[in-house]
Amino acid sequence: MTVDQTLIDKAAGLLRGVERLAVLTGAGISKESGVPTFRDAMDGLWARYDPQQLATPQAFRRNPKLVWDWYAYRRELLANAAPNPGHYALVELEALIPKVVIITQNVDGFHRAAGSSDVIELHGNLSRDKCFADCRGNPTHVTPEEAVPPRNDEAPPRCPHCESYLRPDVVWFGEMLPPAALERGLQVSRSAQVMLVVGTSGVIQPAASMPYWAVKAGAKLIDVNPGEDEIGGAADVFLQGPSGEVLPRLVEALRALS
Ligand code: BV8
Repeated sequence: MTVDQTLIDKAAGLLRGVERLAVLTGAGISKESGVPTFRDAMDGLWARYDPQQLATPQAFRRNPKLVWDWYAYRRELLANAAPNPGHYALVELEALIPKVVIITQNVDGFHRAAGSSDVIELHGNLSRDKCFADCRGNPTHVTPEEAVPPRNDEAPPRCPHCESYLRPDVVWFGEMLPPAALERGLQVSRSAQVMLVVGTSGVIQPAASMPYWAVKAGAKLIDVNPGEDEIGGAADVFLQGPSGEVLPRLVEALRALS
């Protein structure tokens, strides 16, 4: 399904002359990079697990190797994936709008890899490990070279400082978001003239509240999603299509107005 050009042009009209744009992204923007979203049925071995049950400190305490291996599987997916035209279109917006801030729920690092210059990672980054006990402060990052290899294959690597297990430096369900990222994400949402929401079901809190804060502060809202989500109903323009196709068209339409 291709989004009608009049809607693309209407969204570009909202962006014309804007100084401050906030972009909230979710797993959907990486779908066309070949990375499954959270609500996709995870293929193969992981189809029988609910990500919201695995991405928790309780799951890690219960079965550290299962959770570690799930992230190792996801890291493998990312190693064979790359940013897609949707990520690159957001980079191109930086040449058309003075201040573009990406607020992402994703942990794949693709926005920075594509060249976005101002990215707030609300949920951490899968490329980093940290000590499960944060023994030297939150977070206690540990590089693969520093890690103590597992004594047997039944355990993740360990922290070189305190022997606790290592874990991915991502925010699990039930955990607080990094305070600085959350605070700046809310500040950017409240000061944006337009918020562009891309590829999120709009369910996970507190990220899902950011479009609400943006609209409350007077921002216009554009939502990009091929499916229904919790945001589309509040959007000034709902562009119902895949971001890898819609975002480059939006950039072209804005460029034609500039
Ligand atoms: C916290 C890292 C304090 C780990 C992730 C208030 C009310 C209710 C519940 C809560 C609340 N406050 C807190 C909670 C609890 C919880 C929560 O939100 N629960 C949900 C189930 C309601 N939140 C938390 O625990 C947060 N911590 O608030 O601490 C606290 C704690 C407890 C109680 C109160 C307060 C921490 C949340 C962070 C969890 N970590 N990621 C990891 O990756 O393993 S979240 C994880 O889910 C990913 O980051 C991912 O981004 C996200 C899933 O959401 P989406 O990104 O939207 O992805 P999803 O698959 O859902 O949707 C994809 C969309 O893409 C779809 O709409 C689809 O249509 C679309 N799409 C598909 N193809 C395309 C596309 N779009 C564009 N183009 C395409 N081609």
